[in-house]
Amino acid sequence: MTTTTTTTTALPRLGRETAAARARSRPAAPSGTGIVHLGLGNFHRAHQAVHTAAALAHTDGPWGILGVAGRTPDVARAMREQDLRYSVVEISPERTRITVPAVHTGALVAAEQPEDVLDALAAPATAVITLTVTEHGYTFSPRTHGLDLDSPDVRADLRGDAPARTTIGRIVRGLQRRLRLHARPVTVLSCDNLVGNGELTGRLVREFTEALPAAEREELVPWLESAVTFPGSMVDRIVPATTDTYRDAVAARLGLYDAVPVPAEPFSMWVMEDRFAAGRPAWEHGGALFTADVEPYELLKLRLLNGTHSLIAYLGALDGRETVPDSVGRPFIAEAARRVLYDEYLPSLTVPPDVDPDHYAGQLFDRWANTALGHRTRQVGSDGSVKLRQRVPDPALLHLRAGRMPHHLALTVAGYLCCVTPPPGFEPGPHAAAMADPARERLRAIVAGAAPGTGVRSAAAVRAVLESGLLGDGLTEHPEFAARVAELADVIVRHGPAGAAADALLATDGAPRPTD
Ligand code: CS2
Repeated sequence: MTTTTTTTTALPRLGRETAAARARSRPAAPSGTGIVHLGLGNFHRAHQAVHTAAALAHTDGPWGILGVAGRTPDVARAMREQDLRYSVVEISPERTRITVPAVHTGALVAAEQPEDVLDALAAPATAVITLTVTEHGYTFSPRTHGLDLDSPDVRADLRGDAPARTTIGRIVRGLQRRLRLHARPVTVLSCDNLVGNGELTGRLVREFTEALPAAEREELVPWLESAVTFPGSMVDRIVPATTDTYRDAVAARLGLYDAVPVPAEPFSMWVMEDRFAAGRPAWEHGGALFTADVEPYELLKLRLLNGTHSLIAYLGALDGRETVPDSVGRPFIAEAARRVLYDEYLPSLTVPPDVDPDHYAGQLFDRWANTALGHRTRQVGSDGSVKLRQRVPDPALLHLRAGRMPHHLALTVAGYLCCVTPPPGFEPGPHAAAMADPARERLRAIVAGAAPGTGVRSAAAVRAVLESGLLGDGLTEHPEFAARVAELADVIVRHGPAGAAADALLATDGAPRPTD
């Protein structure tokens, strides 16, 4: 990370006029607010906002976005100071391109302005509610396969304590207000990396509603069925965290200071089901694809991209690599990535008819190798306890049920566990230590309870982790998977990630494994 120079902060601030004069930007924001977006993070600002700006450049309409941050106020505040403008720094080794989407019409912080958020969700002009709240923003319980009714936050939201604490609670309270005010239809569109994200969001909203007192439930349930849709979507763009490097790039190219630019790779993809209850922007003119069945695109992306990404991040971090391009530049990591992608993820999919898997995979390796982007292993490796569940168990089960051990999926889990629950005496390095995970403490307790001396090098400890529901339920039927994960964790400790990748490769190819 470079340090912002005083000259950078002394520059004129990015804003409506400066952006219109110096950047590729709409001169004015859209005329109305048709979209309320929950989760004002980098991904939304470099993906949906950019596709919306492109759609509006083709077909204008009242599709401004009111962005809502959860708790952290920094981005919303900076955007308000900049007339809701920020820059997207599209970056590859070949070129840097800066655009200013200028599609936001407001920026709120739910924890600070909860009533304004509910009013926005209920506003008659709001036709689409979109979400990027990350995998663990859905208050989903892997134990019950539904809304986490044990969560104190969910319980507080069900009681109606103000302000709402959870995304699902906030949505339901907003819908309730909407029904009472005018009952106009609306669409809730999840843009998070979850299997069946639309169906899941609809289900959690219904489960929350079912748990309300009878009068509220009976009022809301029929309207939900008739007036609210939950289409599925697949979203794809690599968007790292903002650093001063990108503030400096904006300063150098636009001569402006932007406190909250967003870096992004040039690639972007968005596939959605066309089930919008009250209209939508002409996103098909903004690079999005509409389909009747999004699932094949979703699984393709969640497994080939996200699943392989996790393996790269864990092996890379354990190998001392700060970034994904650095990691994939190591031949043993590139080979492990190829093996998990082609041998273990690809056979688990029905590839959509318009996708050439070799071309898609080739593009992925080029995207991961984008050295200019500096996407960090700690970012991809964070929240593994909620991410891996979307990526690993279903393909792993497919192989296990067919009598094959998916060695590279086992290596993914072993890498993850060595990063976030390092066995006693093992030092996973600074990038692994910096990975955030909501289950770190819980995992530590489970592993210490099952095998205090050896940690995840012991099959009993890995079995206990799987029994906790971390990777769904199915894998517990296959104790050989837990045993293989433990074995690979042991090889990581003794011979490093390269040794473990060599072991997985030899085992996949059926060659005798080294006896150590
Ligand atoms: C990554 C994703 O952090 C992660 O788990 O795999 O954020 C990935 O970069 C995006 O899904 C790309 O679309």
